[in-house]
Amino acid sequence: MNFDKNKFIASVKDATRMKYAKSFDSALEYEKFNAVSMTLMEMLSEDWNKTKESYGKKKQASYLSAEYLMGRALGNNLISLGLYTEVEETLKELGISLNAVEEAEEDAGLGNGGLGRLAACFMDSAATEDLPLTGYGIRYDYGIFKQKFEDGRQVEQVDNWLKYGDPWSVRRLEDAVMVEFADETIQAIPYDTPIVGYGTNNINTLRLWKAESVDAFDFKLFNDQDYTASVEKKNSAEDISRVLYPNDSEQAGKLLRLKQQYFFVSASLQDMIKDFKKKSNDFNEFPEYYAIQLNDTHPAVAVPEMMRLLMDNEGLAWDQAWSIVRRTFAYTNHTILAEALEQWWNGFYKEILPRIYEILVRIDEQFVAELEGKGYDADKIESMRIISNDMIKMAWLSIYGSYAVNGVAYLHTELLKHEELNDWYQLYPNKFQNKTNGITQRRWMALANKELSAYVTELLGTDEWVNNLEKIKELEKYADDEAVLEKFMAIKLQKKVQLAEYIKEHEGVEIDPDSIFDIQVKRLHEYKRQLLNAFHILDLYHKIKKDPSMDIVKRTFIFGAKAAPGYIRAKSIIKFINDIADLVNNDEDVAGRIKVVFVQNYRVSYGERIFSAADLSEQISMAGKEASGTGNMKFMLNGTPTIGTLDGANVEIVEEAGEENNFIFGLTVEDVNKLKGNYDPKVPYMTVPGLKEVVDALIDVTFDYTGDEDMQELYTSLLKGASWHAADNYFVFEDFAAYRDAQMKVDAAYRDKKAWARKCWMNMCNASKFSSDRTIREYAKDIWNIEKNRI
Ligand code: 26Q
Repeated sequence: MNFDKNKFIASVKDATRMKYAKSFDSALEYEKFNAVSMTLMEMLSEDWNKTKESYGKKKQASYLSAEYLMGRALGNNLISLGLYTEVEETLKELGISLNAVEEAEEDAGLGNGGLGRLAACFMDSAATEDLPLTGYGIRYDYGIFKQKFEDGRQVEQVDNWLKYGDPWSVRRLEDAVMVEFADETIQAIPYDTPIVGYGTNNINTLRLWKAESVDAFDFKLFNDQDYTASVEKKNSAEDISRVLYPNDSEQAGKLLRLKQQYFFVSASLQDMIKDFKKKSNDFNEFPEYYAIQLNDTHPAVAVPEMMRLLMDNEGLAWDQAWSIVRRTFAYTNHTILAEALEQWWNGFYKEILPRIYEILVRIDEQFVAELEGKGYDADKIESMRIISNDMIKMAWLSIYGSYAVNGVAYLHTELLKHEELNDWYQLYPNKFQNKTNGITQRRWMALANKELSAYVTELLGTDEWVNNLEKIKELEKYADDEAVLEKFMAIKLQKKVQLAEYIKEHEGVEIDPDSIFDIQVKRLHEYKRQLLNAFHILDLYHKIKKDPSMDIVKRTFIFGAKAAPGYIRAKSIIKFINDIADLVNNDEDVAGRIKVVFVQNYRVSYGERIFSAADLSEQISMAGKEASGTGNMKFMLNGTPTIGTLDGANVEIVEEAGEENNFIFGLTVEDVNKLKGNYDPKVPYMTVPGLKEVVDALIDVTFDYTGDEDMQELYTSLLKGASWHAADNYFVFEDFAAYRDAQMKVDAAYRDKKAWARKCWMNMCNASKFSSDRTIREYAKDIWNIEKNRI
């Protein structure tokens, strides 16, 4: 985008005066952030409108997602507009640090983790690829909670991300629609956020719905001085988009969550139908104008809702409507954890969405008839039908109502086809596809690692990699070039110094940039096995205590993770790791040789500092459980070897970067399957040297957990199991020895500086498969059938 410095300065000053009645110089940091952002909004508005108009003429895709984990917008948009340096220099002339202004922005944390961040990366990539994709979701007043530690335990705080306003969205009252529940009608008001493409003028849209009451308050009750009752309706309406459910692995089954889903799905479908009607009055053509992607089952109610809108509002017959539905929707599965598969008690549907329930019953009947026609037996039908035992199976509904179903990494899709969803694969083999996840190199490299980006651009002689990551493969020719590797590692060190400063300031812990930064950042979950990492650290500590002269490379173990507030065991694991940190960091004998820090409130903007500063990427989930992972890709792109299991996208990462440049260990999916049912964790517990000692720290005198029943329960779950799962359900004990061996290999490999640098380099140079640009092009071509539309 063209940049007129004087105009920019004038605009920013105007914005400050108009919004805050202040001069720019006297404005607070967040006020400056708002003024700069408003100015950029003004600058991009014309292209934004042009894009919308142009997209309206051809087939488009809609992404329905309950979550978008966008993080900050300012820096990213500046990069995509190609204005970062210009704006940085202009502000500098005014005596202002762009960096400080960026830091004033709150993360838009409208998502839990991987699934929400993937949606955000997809938005970025679609805009960059000139693909007509609109994101639809919910504009939560409060995003994912902010996390603090008190006495090493997680404490949640409300994330009031809108407290300073949101300069990056526009409220579009003219596009408001009504969403009807049995007992109330809610207004859905869209807030549009521009998604700036890189190297193009295209600007896509993220449209998030806010729930509001039709009436502000009840005047009669107000006059009668019943103030609480007078605003009851308003509050109950607004409750719907109040807060993001902070659960990413267990289906809570709460009525409000169901309302959220129906609310944003109905509003989004109405929005598309309104637009469609401007172009055609033959609904059979709807699939030629729209493809709709269901981001997991959270928006699955779109299937019956579309039926309702087509039949009840547009007068179509059932068969015609069903044929349209089945040519419109596609479904992405993100998990193979049984406990995360969504199902809803039909009582909720009967109560608040009776018409939708009627339609669901008919869909179920139709499906049962279809299976009977194919000669399926009664048991099989019962296990596959949409409504069974008073529960509505959202995954089954999504598969039945869609023309495409995809997993998010090769291994994941194979497991879906041959295990979890095998019945469905046999029924509809042609629906199944793989779409390996990706990440946007704009945020995760160009923005997060400006130093390395500049060097990559210098070596390539072009910045083409920013929207064509395949370019980066050309750098492989420098894999044995000492000068290049030296500069590369000097940049890594610089990023580590920056992270160390930030951690010192925000966590109060001093870490040594000369040590190996060994990092595990992701949501806290048993299957991700942060405990395995913790046990290894404690074991290393015990070894140093026994043999203080032990020769190891200095290490800093860094963790970042939020635990779902109701996930007690995950919270105990946080406490345990924080206690290990206390023990290790304050022991004179260890004297800084190993250090542990669990950063608070890990989020997108913290991630930007962390991935670029890592020496070792921990991807140690139990094989078969992590659908893909995307953090693994962020580390890789920033030149970080993985220590990991053959799970999710790790399989493809080592396929691309070479197993010799990573540290693969542990049980494979096949091993796990063989072991299940005849695994006795007592065997490794009693026989693997050192293991019993570290596990027992959960209950012995190492830490004072007397009276902590939750910690006892964690211990019991490992050794005896719990009501719903076997002992050591995620094979932490079984994989401990292999993990420790792999960690010893890391220690040995790191000593050879040149060889280590080469591994890092090979990871970066081979990361192009994991650009979400590639992923989104595949969705566009193989699923949505949409084409580039450049303005
Ligand atoms: C469901 C019902 C009720 C309340 C909440 C939920 C819910 C919310 C979020 C269930 C799951 C999630 C999030 C899942 C998720 O993030 N999955 C991750 O998706 C990534 C992108 O595909 C993968 O890389 C990860 O492997 C996968 O764990």
